[in-house]
Amino acid sequence: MFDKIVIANRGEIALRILRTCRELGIQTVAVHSTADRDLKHVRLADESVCIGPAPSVDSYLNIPALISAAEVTNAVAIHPGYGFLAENADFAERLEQSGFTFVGPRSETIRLMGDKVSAIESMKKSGVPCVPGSDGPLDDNAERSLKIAKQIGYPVIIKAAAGGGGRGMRVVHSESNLINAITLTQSEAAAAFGSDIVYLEKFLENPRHVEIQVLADQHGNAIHLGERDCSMQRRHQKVIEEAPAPGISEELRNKIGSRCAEACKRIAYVGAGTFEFLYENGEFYFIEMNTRIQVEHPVTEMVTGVDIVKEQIRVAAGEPLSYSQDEIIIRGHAMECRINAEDPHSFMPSPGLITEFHAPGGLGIRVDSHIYNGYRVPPYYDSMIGKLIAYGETREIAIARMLTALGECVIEGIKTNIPLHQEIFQDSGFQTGGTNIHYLEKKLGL
Ligand code: MV4
Repeated sequence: MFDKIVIANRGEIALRILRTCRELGIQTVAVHSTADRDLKHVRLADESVCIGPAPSVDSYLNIPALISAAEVTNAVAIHPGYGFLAENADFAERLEQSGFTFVGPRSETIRLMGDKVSAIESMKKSGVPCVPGSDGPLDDNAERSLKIAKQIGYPVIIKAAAGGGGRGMRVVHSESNLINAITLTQSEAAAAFGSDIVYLEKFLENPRHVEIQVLADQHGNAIHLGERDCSMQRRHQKVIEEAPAPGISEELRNKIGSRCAEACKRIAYVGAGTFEFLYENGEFYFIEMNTRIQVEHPVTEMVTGVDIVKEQIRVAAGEPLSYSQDEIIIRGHAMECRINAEDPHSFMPSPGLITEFHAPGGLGIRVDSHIYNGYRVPPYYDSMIGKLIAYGETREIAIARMLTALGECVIEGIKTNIPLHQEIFQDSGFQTGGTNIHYLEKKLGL
């Protein structure tokens, strides 16, 4: 096992990683910007290194500074968390070349999944169901594009190969708009991502966002940990996630999950990963794969009992997975609220001093947060200040516990989206599990 790990992140996920390192007896190095000297995990880490000024580009995205921090502290591995450099293939490659272990898949895998066209091609070959589409990039042959779209049927969606997470997409409802939409998406993609490669898919009108968590080691083992429903979102920002997804049978879970695990084996995937699907009329359609630990991983941990960060670190160190597929049992239900420092109505960020903080607790309640009384939320980074997770034997119990916890939670000095969560958890459509990716925006009147 590793002696010492650099945690190349901040906030709640840095603290989450630190806690598992402690449990594994691994020494920790916190790296932080000048704005983050007072982060909770910086105080708890064995060592800390300031890697630059507040803006992320100068600190958390500063590859030479991160490698220097690993060198001066004699660390052997770097955990990237999520966001920042977590899915940067060049970063992973530079660590591979300089002899440090990147806690994540090989750089080649990150590159494969970063290009959505090659990701889909690879998954289709592995037997993962995908959205009917162009099966590769569109070219400048307008006749060919028109023919593909006609065959698939409108509406269709044009997506940038280098996009993902909702960036660089355009829906087309009729033939007359197709060629113009392709040209526009190509030039936007070239400007935003430095690649004008686009592809086409059937546009699914009212899907749910359901994703499968996988784990794979360097010995050819790969397992799935079931699914999460992340449909409750606004402008591609997830608000609430849950596991399991309402209405997915064990049979369907095992069918799609084993396809994902098989795909991992085929591409020699290493680490934790997430297969993102759109789910509509009982069918799964693969759209993207995330090669990082995700914000919403705790709901899967709660229903499986698996420490996903621990498995990430174990497999990065060359150890086998701690579990075989038949040891994974989904039990009960877990919900997660992302707590953001923002106005609950306008969604404007609300950084500043936390003058009063009381965390909720009780049976089935988990709080993954780095905040404390007197902590100042800096304005430079994502507004998420923590996650509130509720577990119960049933979805109803998890919802009831979440409502109790939300009511107990006190955060003063800044605005938070807790009132929004309270509204959603009291919403009858949400309570019955009948939502899709458009539900929250419709409820908010957007
Ligand atoms: C789609 C889609 C409908 N049909 N693809 C948005 C984020 C990116 N990961 C993929 N996205 C979508 N792709 C097809 N063929 C609808 C979306 C989409 C969406 C997906 C997941 C979660 C929230 C979403 C919000 C708007 C659109």
